[in-house]
Amino acid sequence: MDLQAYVMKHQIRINSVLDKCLPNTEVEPKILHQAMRYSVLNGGKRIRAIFTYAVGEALGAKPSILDKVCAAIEIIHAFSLIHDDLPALDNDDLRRGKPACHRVYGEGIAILAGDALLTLAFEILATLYQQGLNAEVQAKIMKVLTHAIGSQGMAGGEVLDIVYTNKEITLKQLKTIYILKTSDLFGASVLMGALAAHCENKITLKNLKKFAYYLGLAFQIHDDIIDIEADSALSGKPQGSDILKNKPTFPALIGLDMAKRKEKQAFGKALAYLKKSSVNNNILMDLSNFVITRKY
Ligand code: GRG
Repeated sequence: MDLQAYVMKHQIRINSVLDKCLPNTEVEPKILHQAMRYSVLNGGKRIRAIFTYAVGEALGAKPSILDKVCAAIEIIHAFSLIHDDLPALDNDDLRRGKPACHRVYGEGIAILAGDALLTLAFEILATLYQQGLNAEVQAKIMKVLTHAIGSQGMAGGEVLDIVYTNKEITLKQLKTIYILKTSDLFGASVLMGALAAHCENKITLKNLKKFAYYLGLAFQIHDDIIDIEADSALSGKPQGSDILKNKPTFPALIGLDMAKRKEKQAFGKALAYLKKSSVNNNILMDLSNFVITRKY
């Protein structure tokens, strides 16, 4: 199957799973459920879930287990975007080309929609054993995810983002923020795909983690480049918004050309680790390539 067909098939699949996992807007508190559905179902590439599907399928995971794992990841991702857009953090009005959650529902509801999504993700993972996953693997999946989004993962990265705002920052410090904010959830996505297939091979898991580390870094540097080069109609956010906000980015620190070189280097390392892992296949290679060629 070519990449486009694979991506479309899995986007349709995960969107349908998410639709079923999210609370109905007819159930009280309706406004909270509306805000949750608005933020999860308002588009998005679903790249993290698609990586999870790709790794899980390559290793023979059960589809119903992968669906739940992928839903949890995309729900967590949506939660992080809601909170990231809030005035206290990035203060963005647009997300995925539409008004951010807090612009539609107000800040209080947006905060609580994020909180409810975070807990929903773990409620979904807590039902994995009903799909036949053994309890030990279920616990491992939850540990991988909690670590990736906690104080030494995504939440920690977001804190460093605040700490360094309007301060001098080195490339090394910025790289650390990118790893925590982006690579760690990418890492959790591929590892959870492997764990969902009951993969216990330590070398495979280690190589997949390193692959996601460098791919997440390349993804985030590419995000910086998109901010400068891409059309806002495609990217869903105003062109040059990082520059306007004076955000530290790779191009801001080392220039656009050097940022592109760093992106290529990170991508090269990612591919090397993917090849070393036993899950290397064309879909994963093409999907990785999409990360650094995407326009949005
Ligand atoms: C996770 C406990 C916890 C707290 C949240 C707010 C916050 C702390 C973290 C935000 C981290 C963040 C926004 C990282 C940026 C990640 C990123 C590059 C988002 C864009 O991802 P895409 O391009 O988006 O995959 P789509 O819209 O396609 O899903």
